[in-house]
Amino acid sequence: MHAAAMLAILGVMDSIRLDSHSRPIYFLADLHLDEKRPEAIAAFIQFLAGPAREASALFILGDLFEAWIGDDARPEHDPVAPALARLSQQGTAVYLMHGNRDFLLGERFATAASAELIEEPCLISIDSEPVLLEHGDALCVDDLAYQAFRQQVRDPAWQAEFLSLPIEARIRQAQDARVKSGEAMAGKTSEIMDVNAEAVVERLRAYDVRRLIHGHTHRPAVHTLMVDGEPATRIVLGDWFEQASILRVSNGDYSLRTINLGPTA
Ligand code: LP5
Ligand code: MN
Repeated sequence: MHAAAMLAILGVMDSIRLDSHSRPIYFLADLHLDEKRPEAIAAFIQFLAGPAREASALFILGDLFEAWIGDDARPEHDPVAPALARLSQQGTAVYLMHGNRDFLLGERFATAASAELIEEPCLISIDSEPVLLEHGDALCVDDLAYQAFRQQVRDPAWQAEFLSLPIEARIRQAQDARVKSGEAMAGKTSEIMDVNAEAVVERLRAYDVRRLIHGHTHRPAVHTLMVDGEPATRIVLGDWFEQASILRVSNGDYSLRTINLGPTA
């Protein structure tokens, strides 16, 4: 057995086990919340106070925020953490995963949101089936420039140094990175910026799972594929720019849907 699969099985024994027959489970990603779009923040908070409450668990698989430069940099009046905390206190467990834009979300934010930060890839179990969760950027292995950038900014030593900078300097670097990333992306094909098919198969094989849920590519879809002669499913969550993309799992059924964010969005 693959070492990752063995560790994953050991890990899942005391990890998140869910049953979709009692209450639904929700998965979201790529909300890209930003003070520049207060209407999107308001719509998300409405969603947390309304539809999300039917779920036993809400998973946010990265890029909740457009950019996160450290838990200390967020204004005290930020309404997102308290809104998540209210949902959690009302009985929906909230799980947060890092994305490529908010990989610096830390325990201070998680505590304020009454949420649990989960590492990627994260193996959970739904209705006794192992399900693997990740943001999705790590699967885009053909995007060599991005992978080099990712390796740099996910390095704990780099992160400690970055977080020690004054907030103004961090804002400048983040803006610089976004501009450079935009320029770089203009020169990349859409194939390069999608997940690599072999990387997906290898991930499913390594964790001995036949279901993967991720975001990042903003290409919502349910893909079926074969892994070692067995059918497998890759569910890609969409973003929250025009509409809300939600994966709702209920009574064993996985339904990827878009909902209108309402008049405030
Ligand atoms: O998220 P999306 O879809 O826009 O783009 C990604 C990849 N880009 C990124 C970069 C982020 O958008 C930058 C914003 C991060 C905000 C948090 C800041 C925390 C501190 C960071 C400070 C350095 O993730 C893009 C992929 C695309 O997805 C599809 O997968 O292609 O990757 C790139 O474009 C990366 C470039 O190819 C190479 C790197 C350019 C940035 C260089 C920054 C240099 C550092 C400046 C400070 C010294
Ligand atoms: Mn992303």
